[in-house]
Amino acid sequence: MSETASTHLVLIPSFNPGEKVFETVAEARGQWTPVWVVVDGSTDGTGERLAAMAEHDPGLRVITLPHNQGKGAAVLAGLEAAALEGFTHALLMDSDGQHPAERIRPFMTASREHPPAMILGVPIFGADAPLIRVRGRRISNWWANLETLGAGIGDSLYGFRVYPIEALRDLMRQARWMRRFDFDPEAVVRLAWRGVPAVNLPASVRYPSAEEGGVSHFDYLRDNVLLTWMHIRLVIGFVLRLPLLVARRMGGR
Ligand SMILES: Nc1nc2c(ncn2[C@@H]2O[C@H](COP(=O)(O)OP(=O)(O)O)[C@@H](O)[C@H]2O)c(=O)[nH]1
Ligand SMILES: [Mg+2]
Repeated sequence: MSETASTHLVLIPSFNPGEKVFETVAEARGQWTPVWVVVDGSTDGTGERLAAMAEHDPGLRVITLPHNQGKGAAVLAGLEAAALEGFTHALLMDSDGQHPAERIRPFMTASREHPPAMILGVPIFGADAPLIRVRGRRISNWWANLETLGAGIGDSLYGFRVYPIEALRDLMRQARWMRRFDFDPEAVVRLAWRGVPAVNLPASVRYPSAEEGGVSHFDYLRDNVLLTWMHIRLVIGFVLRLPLLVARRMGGR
């Protein structure tokens, strides 16, 4: 049976995910109530069908953005709405069937045990994982650990996470960036700078083939340029905060 909460919700940003989204949302609903999907200007017809699903399911809400704004912007729209309804924590997961719904409850439990923390998924890759993505991730993780002076970020890119809503919302309101694919790594680094502790938990990640309905909007060149520029920003931020980070480390915090 689906577990119901008034403090913790599942939030799924979604952009042209194809058929996989229906299975993803149904699996999440099987684990958790409520589940909210933010349809980020999708043009593949999934938005309309998700809205129709929500009409028959009070535990499912669909928020529709009229134009595509990017993952981070879609997340922020969901966080703003969730905060208004008194939610304190949001578990984010992708809409495209890559993330494990069966890990929702253990992640929510960890969040309840550590309310100030962000609960970060550490990906367990299968044989289906493209090598180029696995390697790219090591580079991003190396930078994220440098930028936070080893604050304990297990994985900088995996989007299966529970965030304290207020901390993330306040951060995003102040930052111009983090609206697109740069959302996941920049959010953890900046939250770590603000003293939000990281709890790392393993979670498998699937890469369904195109025949199985796998869809990705990751554009190798465009998104790596975006991520490189993001790490340049973060390294500058890191240098500016170095005295604070060192003081924290020395203080054992
Ligand atoms: N790439 C991308 N993803 C978006 C956007 N808006 C929402 N999302 C969601 O963010 C998640 C991650 O995107 P995806 O293309 O699957 O990236 P990948 O899993 O790293 O290959 C998915 O759930 C998307 O549906 C957007 O504008 N671009
Ligand atoms: Mg994906």
